[in-house]
Amino acid sequence: MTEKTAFDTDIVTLTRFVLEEGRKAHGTGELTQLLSSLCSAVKAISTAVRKAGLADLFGIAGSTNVTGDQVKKLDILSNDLVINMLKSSFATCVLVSEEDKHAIIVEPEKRGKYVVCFDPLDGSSNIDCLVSIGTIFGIYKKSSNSEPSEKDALQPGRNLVAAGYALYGSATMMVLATASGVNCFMLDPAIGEFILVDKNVKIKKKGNIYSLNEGYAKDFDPALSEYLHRKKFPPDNSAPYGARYVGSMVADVHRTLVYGGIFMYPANKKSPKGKLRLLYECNPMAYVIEKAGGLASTGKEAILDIVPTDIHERAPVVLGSPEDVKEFLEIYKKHSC
Ligand code: AMP
Ligand code: P6P
Repeated sequence: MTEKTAFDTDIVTLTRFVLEEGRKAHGTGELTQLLSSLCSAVKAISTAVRKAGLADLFGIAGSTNVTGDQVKKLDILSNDLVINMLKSSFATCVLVSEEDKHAIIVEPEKRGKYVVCFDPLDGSSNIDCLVSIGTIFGIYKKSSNSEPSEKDALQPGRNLVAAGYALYGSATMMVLATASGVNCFMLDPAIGEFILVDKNVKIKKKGNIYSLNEGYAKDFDPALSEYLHRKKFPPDNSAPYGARYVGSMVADVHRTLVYGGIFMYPANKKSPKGKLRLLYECNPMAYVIEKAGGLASTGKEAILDIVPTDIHERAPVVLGSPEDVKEFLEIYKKHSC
């Protein structure tokens, strides 16, 4: 009988997983190459994030991005890494980044059929205090036969082929959602590979955590205020929900995926469309949550149904466990009548 050795000689790496999925899909290998190149960028970002303080990568880089945030050096490095790795995959034609005002059109000799929308380092305001940050991505097939342009990125999230995020937290995790479901991979720095640790992840039907920035309470609409009051003072005298808010979307959404509950960045009087960006924050996270059996809504419609008109447009977002999101939507609907 062969004894189980401490060293697993049959590990399922992200590279192996993506190759197998590509084979099952009878693809040409283009999406597989794209995902493998993106994985390389994430590994490099993870290394940079973990030694930022030592490598003088902290600190304000002096410029600001389209959202007006001060751009930190890690933002620039991460953006360059993702762009260069995606271009060199020969699988992309249009790239949309939070860091770039206009869409990046890949040079003809490097073009492939995919459009990628990404936030290279989301939550960057947390870099200097070592709070978890992440990379978020959404992948579409170019739908038009015309010359690649910014318009190719203005597709509803329903058209996503794949989406996910990397979380640079206590460990580095890649969460990848495709048509077949959601799978989580942990980076093993010893071998530089992402290892499959959670297969076909499903979100709890109902959680006991709510997550939003209550600093904006004075601008909350009545439906949101009523919903939050029910979480703190449950009418059936059940236990109140716990409140958790990191202020880094990738960390807050990942906790919601793993523990259940609800994450919200709603519209309010000051920000009628909320703060989060549709193409590279809301849509990819909505795709992951829906593939895991959850819901993701603006309050009025499913996030993935929105037809974008601008690559940096914002959308209100309420996502998480289906029963929690449904409870909010019922209150929202009552107030809308
Ligand atoms: P490709 O020919 O590699 O661009 O793949 C064609 C289609 O097959 C993709 O748009 C996906 O819908 C599916 N596919 C290919 N490779 C993969 C993969 N590694 N994981 C999931 N779906 C894949
Ligand atoms: P607020 C980070 O800057 C970010 O874009 C998301 O990662 C996060 O969810 C949100 O903004 C936090 O915004 O207004 O609560 O500080």
